[in-house]
Amino acid sequence: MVDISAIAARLDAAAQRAEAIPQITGETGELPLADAYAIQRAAIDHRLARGATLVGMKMGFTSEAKMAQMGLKDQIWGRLTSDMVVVNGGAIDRARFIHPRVEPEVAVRLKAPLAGEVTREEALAAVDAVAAALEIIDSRYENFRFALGDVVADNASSSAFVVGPWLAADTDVSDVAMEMRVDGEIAETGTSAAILGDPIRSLVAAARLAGVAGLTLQPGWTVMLGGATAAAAIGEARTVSLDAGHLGRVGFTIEGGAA
Ligand code: 0L1
Ligand code: MG
Repeated sequence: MVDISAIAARLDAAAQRAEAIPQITGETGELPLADAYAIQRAAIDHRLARGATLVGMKMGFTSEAKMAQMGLKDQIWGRLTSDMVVVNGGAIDRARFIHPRVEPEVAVRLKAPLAGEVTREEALAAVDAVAAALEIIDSRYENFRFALGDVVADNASSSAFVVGPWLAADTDVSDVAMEMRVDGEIAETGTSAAILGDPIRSLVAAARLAGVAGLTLQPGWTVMLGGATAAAAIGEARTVSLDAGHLGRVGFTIEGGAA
């Protein structure tokens, strides 16, 4: 039997202290997805008990390349909480993170509830605004290494996120060139089409996966639709910026040193 609450407490403490822990699967063997999502939920409950609120959902493994690398046929997802929000142009404290990486993404803000099997048109009808965004991922596991169950339990590595200026819901997000810079140097370039061929497909998948979990995506929530490129390590960098063409710019600075 997997001790859901004990593992959740361990992951929550690792995130709070910015201290890596060994993989759960090193101890339990394979971790079934249902148990992994139960651990994720229980770990997030610790944050909610401290006063954070749920503000959205993140999609992970949204590129064919990443899915193939993990031997997956579906995406994974995690929960976004209010303590993960970084304002555009704001600063993060490096000491909050273990070994952070950053990915260029597309985000949507919802104006209507969304859950279960929906069409592309139904998903789009629930969108209030779209934006370019950056996700900071920071696996709570040693050496940023994990099996599928580990990463799902660890909230799909999500750690913080920054959303650029919100744009009209009908702004085309399907194939937007993205150039991400770390300390002014190009770190990754790509296109939003790498997100399941079209980021709106990721929103359809988010609704489906939320439905499977008995959740409804809520009006006002942000959904981070997935990485357009590989993630770049932040290391001791001081600035990260994303130029996403007609989706605009988003960025943040990094203060302090590693924990
Ligand atoms: O957002 C992502 O696609 C990352 C999912 C978690 C896997 C990782 O940490 O690379
Ligand atoms: Mg991501």
